[in-house]
Amino acid sequence: MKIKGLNMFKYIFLIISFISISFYSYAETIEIEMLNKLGKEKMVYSIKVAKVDIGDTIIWKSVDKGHNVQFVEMPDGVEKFKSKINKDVEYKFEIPGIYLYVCTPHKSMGMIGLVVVGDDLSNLDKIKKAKMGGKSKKIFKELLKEL
Ligand SMILES: [Cu+2]
Repeated sequence: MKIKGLNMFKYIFLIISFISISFYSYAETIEIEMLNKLGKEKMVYSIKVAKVDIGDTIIWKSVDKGHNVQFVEMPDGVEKFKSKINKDVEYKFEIPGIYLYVCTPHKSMGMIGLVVVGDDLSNLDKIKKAKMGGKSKKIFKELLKEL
């Protein structure tokens, strides 16, 4: 293989192109289903604890009707977020930390979830203080163990 002079530049250009292509396609999209039933559980997100990288997107699919996503505790600097019932919704996670969210109509029926962005657990103490009602109390404790 000749990699001298101009060919060398072409070679370097190719390598840089490959690196940037793989860099841009790095961000992932994770799908979570909003369900009325999953095994023995009722009113549930198909993934309860999602660990994602900064820049990843989660799409919550409205597979069964009557659900949404409402952030209740998140890292500093993240704005409030509440989606419409019965609608698919996506959110791109740009700020690292733990996000706690609920389904507004089923927040005391155990329909809650956590997202950890960029392996950052620095707001764990604040997350732990979140008040959960009814069935969600026990489920919340179980989810925290998965962090
Ligand atoms: Cu729900």
